[in-house]
Amino acid sequence: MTSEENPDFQAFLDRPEVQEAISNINSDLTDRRRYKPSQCEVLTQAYTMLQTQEQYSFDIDPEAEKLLPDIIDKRVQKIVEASAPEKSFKDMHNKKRKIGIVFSGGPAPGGHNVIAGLYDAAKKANPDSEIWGFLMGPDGIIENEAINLTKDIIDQHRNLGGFGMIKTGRTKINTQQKMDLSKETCKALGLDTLVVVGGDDSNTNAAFLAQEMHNDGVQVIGVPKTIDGDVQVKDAKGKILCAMSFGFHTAARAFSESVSNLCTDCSSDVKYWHICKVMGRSASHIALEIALQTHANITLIGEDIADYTDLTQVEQAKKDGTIDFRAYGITLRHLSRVLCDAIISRAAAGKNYGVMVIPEGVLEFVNEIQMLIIKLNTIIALHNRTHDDDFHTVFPTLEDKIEHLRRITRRKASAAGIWNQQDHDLFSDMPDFFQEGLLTERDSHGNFQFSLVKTEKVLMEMVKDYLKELADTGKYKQGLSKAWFQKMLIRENLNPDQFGPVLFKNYSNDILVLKKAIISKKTYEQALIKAELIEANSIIPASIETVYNKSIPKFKTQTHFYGYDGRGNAPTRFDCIYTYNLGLTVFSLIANGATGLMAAIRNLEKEFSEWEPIGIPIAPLMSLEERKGKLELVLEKTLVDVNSNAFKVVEELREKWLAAQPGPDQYRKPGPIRFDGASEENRPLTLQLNGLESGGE
Ligand code: FBP
Repeated sequence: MTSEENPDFQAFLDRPEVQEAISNINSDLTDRRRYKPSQCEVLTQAYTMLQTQEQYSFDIDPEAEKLLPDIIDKRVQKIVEASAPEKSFKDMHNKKRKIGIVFSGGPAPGGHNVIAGLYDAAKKANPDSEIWGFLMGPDGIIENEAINLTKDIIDQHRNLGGFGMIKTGRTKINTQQKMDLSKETCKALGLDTLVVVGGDDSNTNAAFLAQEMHNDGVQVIGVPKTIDGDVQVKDAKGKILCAMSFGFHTAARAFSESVSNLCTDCSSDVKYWHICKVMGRSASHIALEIALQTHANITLIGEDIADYTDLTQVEQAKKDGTIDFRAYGITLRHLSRVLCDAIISRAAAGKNYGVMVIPEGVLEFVNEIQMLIIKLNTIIALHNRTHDDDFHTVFPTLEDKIEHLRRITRRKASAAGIWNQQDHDLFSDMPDFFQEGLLTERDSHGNFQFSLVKTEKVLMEMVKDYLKELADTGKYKQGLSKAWFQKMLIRENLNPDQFGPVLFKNYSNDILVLKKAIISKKTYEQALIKAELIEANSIIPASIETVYNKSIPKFKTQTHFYGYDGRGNAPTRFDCIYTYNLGLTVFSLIANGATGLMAAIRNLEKEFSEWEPIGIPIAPLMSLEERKGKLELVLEKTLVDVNSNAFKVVEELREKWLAAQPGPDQYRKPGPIRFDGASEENRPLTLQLNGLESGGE
């Protein structure tokens, strides 16, 4: 019955306490909107200026020099107070401006605060200045879809997650036509500046736009965004200029909370391995932070896997006077074996459960898969270049695509050199869904879309197969508590000390593991008959049967994907403060006429009082990378450094966190993201550790 038919219910709905309970506005929301992030001292000044930082230099790619001549010579700029500015400086600094801003790529918590910071600074300098938000990402620039961002709109989004204020998109401004349309839009709106908030690809866009609009007098400023944390900048000497893109902390913390909850759950019902795929298209920064936050039993780090060297193979090749390139980098089969070793060692300790974290991009670091991806990218690109039709339109089904690859294998020319029988065999051995994944369309930037591939499924299928093999050969067994074993037998008036040494390989231990030769119920019975503990064809005592059943491990998994959920989380206090200051920094760069720079905060890894707003030139950071089968000039992604403190800590504590011995697990509980309070950590653990003096080799 609706409230129309029942006036009493309408009266109930109208009660203030009911209205409050069902309102979209809750206290968390209003508290967040009201929160005022701290500001770097220099950014509170009425006038700021830029100071060139000659001490930082970059190794410049000749292609960047060629394609971005007007912005390649830009230097790092530090924002400092302009203490006694001349009138002309003041006029220029505070002139009325029209600034356009766009979000580009995946959402990242904190984006709204970049806009809020920029808006506050621009309005403080000149209340007549306007901030225009391009809708739906770069498409908004190309199509001239923009809105004037008013105080009301800004205030509604302060300190909140997502990019809902103006939405986002992944279009790349990569053709002259799109570039011309973008220029037209900036001209039509009368923009002084365009601000691009995005990751590596979007800042690449920003650099090309800055170059293209250099002579039109439109400034272009980038902002380092991405939960993946792979937009980090060091100079040629390794000095850190930008330790982390915004959004990383929030997403990694949100995922950590969920992973940590699984640690709690699995160690309570002790029957599942939770397989957690976590976002991070390429780099494993998020997985590394989750490992530090939760101490999950297993965390794969792609960069570590890529670093793997089979020393026996290297030695053998050395003896033969050759180099065995296959010794460098791990194979899928080997990786699944590493996982199985960890699983069986926990099972032997009585723990047939655990939590495993797999970065979504991990397969890119498996040599053979990386090769396949590059080869397939090239084949698709070659097809699209030589034919009028798109590869995916011409070969719509998996079967069509495989048939095309088969034909290439047989051919003598062109793509045949790329795709050989060995590739085809490796590819054909893969499950259908993975083949399909490898052949999916690349995104508009030419990136392989790992979030669409069931990485965890690929690995788990191999793990399950191998675990079965290990069980069949007596190497995968569930450890049992000796106290429990003894109690069970005594209850049935059997002497555990008679049975124990016959059944277990380690009867003197607290956790008992069946002997390797016992691989089935039959071999179990035979061992007892041989030791004359039971007679042939007699019924096995119930307790002895229970012991057998309990010692057979069942590998039961639950899979989870942590990606879009954490990406939509409301920003941590760190991300709120970081992004608000980025917004203020953007304004300062604009007010000082900068272009082709990315706003950043140096010393993020240190205390807030040491944060230093800067501008980093984008063009010198760019280099050639394979995209969609051809080399393109892009901003390089920063991968996990396997020599960093953060990684070394995880590497060192890997065994401890696997906890493959009797006793408690080592799980850490980061707790929920809190906005306030002393217990809220003030930066990612990765940054904290990497900011410390190195602990040595
Ligand atoms: P950005 O680099 O654009 O910030 O996006 C990061 C990311 O969240 C990755 O972690 C993930 O692989 C990808 O976006 C998912 O893309 P989509 O949102 O298009 O599904």
